[in-house]
Amino acid sequence: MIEQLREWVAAARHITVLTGAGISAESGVPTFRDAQAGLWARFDPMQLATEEAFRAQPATVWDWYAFRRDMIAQVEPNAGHLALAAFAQRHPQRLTLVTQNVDGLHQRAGSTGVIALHGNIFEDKWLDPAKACCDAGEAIPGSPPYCRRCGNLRRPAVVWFGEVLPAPALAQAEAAARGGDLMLVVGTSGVVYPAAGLARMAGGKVVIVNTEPTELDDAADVVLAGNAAQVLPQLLED
Ligand code: BV8
Repeated sequence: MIEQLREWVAAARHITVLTGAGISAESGVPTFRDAQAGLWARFDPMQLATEEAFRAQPATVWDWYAFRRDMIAQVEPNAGHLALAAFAQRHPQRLTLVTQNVDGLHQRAGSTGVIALHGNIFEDKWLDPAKACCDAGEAIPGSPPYCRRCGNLRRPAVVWFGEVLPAPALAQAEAAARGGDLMLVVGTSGVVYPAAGLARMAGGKVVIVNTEPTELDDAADVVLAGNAAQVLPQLLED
């Protein structure tokens, strides 16, 4: 199967890749599925990754993100991230990388032009931009940092559940899905929309690389059960 897929990669005019938390698992970043059972068992992402949760308990949500940032800052991109970056460097303009991840590991692996649909965990923004009385640099340190004058709070610059994705990024990702003739869907359970929907609008063949079955398997031409850190180098090295 790998040989067949390597031929599809070689023949593809444009490859669009959609990644999820599974591609960072090998680096030591818990996935959302694992989080339900594992490290974050006491934190339910579906509950905490929302504006309502932040407004209701800003310190708890802020501390959860601070904990994740600290953990992610200590890990390294893995062979899966690196294989994608190296392929794109060898074949400029032939690969578009779309990620649901907020960990910045694709960028640290050397990928450029990454379409980060859900933002970046290392960036903050004001909770109430309309107040706009505050300068980011003036935020008083705290959990979360805040504006002394108007009480505005800093929040993680990620897309929470119930929030719309950045329209330009989503439009770019949809165009790449439709325009590509091969789509690799890597390390995602395919539960969260609209990101997962990209796999259902692919212009060509869809290949899923995942350790377990996903909600997108019915949309795939091929489902490859495997570890992204091992499979991607095999698929992409030429
Ligand atoms: C939206 C950033 C319009 C934050 C994330 C009711 C009310 C409101 C909205 C909804 C609703 N019902 C449905 C929705 C839509 C909702 C949604 O899809 N909900 C789901 C739960 C049903 N979507 C939204 O809210 C989106 N916005 O729709 O706006 C709107 C507005 C108002 C009202 C309605 C609609 C916003 C979604 C973005 C949320 N933010 N992240 C943060 O990180 O804290 S989502 C977050 O979870 C991730 O970014 C990612 O997208 C998702 C987790 O998914 P995965 O990445 O797939 O991770 P998971 O752990 O699930 O899977 C990992 C896979 O890897 C597993 O299958 C595992 O087997 C595999 N794996 C593990 N190791 C490996 C591996 N594979 C390969 N190799 C390995 N080594």
